Amino acid sequence: MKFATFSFSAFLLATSTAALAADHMQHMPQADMHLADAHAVQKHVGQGVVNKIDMQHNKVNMTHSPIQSLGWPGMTMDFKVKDAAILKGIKPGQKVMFEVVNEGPRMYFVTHITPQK
Ligand SMILES: [Cu+2]
Repeated sequence: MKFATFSFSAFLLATSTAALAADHMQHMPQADMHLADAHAVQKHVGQGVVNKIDMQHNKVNMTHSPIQSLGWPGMTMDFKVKDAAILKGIKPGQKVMFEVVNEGPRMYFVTHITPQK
């Protein structure tokens, strides 16, 4: 049950960093899912600025705020997208909200990106 143990630690970490990220995040009611079923696909919501878009390789580089449900600090990173079509209309420099699914260790995919004013 290595995976379940990891998820539980991640949940504790996410809880302890919640105050830091609270200003930038909507409330994430699915946190309990970490305990209920470690194998379920988990959705996470993040906020950031787009730096670079690579439609050919289904990648987008963003500088994102902390994502409390993942226990991630703010950082600049490449994200994989499942479908490059979600990147249409998104431009470098744009502030966005995005949704990430975790489909396994180190397997994170952005499934939605929405521009913000
Ligand atoms: Cu990151």
